Amino acid sequence: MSNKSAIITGITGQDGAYLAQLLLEKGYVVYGTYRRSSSVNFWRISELGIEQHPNLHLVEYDLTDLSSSIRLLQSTQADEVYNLAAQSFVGVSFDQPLTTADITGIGAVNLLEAIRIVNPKARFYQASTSEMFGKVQAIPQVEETPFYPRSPYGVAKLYAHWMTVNYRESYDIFAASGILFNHESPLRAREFVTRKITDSIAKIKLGKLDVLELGNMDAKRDWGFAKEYVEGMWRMLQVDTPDTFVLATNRTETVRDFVNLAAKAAGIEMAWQGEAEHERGLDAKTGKVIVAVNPKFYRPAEVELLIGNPAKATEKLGWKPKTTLEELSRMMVEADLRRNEQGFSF
Ligand code: NDP
Ligand code: GDR
Repeated sequence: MSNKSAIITGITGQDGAYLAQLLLEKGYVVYGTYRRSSSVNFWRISELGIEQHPNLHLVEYDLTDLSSSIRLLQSTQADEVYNLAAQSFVGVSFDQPLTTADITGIGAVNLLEAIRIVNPKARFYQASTSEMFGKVQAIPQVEETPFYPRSPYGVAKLYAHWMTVNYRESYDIFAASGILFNHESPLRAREFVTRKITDSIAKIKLGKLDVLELGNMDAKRDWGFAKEYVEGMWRMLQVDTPDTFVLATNRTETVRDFVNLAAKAAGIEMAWQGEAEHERGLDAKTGKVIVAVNPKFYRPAEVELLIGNPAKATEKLGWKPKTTLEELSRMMVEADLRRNEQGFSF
């Protein structure tokens, strides 16, 4: 068992919850940060059964506040710092570009500065993203692929990524950057497309919803299982040298493909009609329209295709994705069917 301690910013999010579970299993003392709000939401750590764990300490914190970051480093003296906090929804970043820059971009530098000032020996993980590849310059994308972000979120994350590299090179800080492709789970928030689909398909199956409305169904993503990706984050901080790693599955599918998989998991066979904004998805048995396009979900600039090759992570970290998209979509649909049947759905 480890006797280390770790800070996880953003423990109320999907990855923060899974990472906390992993580190607690390894014997870490975990300081998980959450934001002050009128209704703090610990449903994920509660669902994982770790909310009351004796080695889990929940700390109120805001990433945009440098003094808060300095105090966090001082009070915990943590060995490892995982920066998972962000305004992480790409769609919202078009409406709130400055807030996104503050949290997702500058926020990471607040933490890096706190490490530099308080405890330069602490190891730092930055949650970078395949959104930095944006309008992709090569297929598949790897660590050396040139970046071309297509959203305020992607641009803010790119700034934080390069600052992580810069602090690594300038101050000898162990600062790792994980370029993670989309990873999903039953703990995904419902505004993201996979969970929106699985929750809506569950509701349609149970007669609680008529139609699932989506935006661009031709977008292609490389989707993996979040629980496996947080293991990769941890591994990035256990090697001798800080570096940048891609975590991905090397498989890409469209949003429409994911609808088909989720529907199949719920026992619904899909049929498709029409194109672009007139496209409709029907329940093949009943002929009822259950999926429709609503252009309000289109983005001003889209990332059309992502597919990552994680060969470097496999070679240097021994990391490999295991769960298939078929298994992942089934796991998510089953969780959403159960939640909706029980009358609650987060
Ligand atoms: P979530 O959106 O589920 O979680 C984000 C977390 O950040 C939440 O806990 C949120 O708190 C917290 N947060 C937001 N703003 C602040 C702030 N100002 N101060 C402190 N905390 C804040 O994201 P995921 O778990 O999916 O992702 C984790 C990280 O990985 C994010 O940085 C994301 O951008 C990045 N990433 C995610 C990928 C994915 O596919 N999931 C892929 C690549 C990168 P609150 O609950 O209060 O909102
Ligand atoms: P993404 O995830 O933007 O890749 O960012 P999201 O699930 O939001 O979108 C994926 C693709 O689906 C298309 N899409 C829709 N998306 C949403 N949310 N809602 C819809 O109704 C809809 N219809 C079609 C989108 O246009 C897009 O092409 C996620 C986040 O977790 C980021 O924080 C992370 O960095 C990246 O993954 C990797």
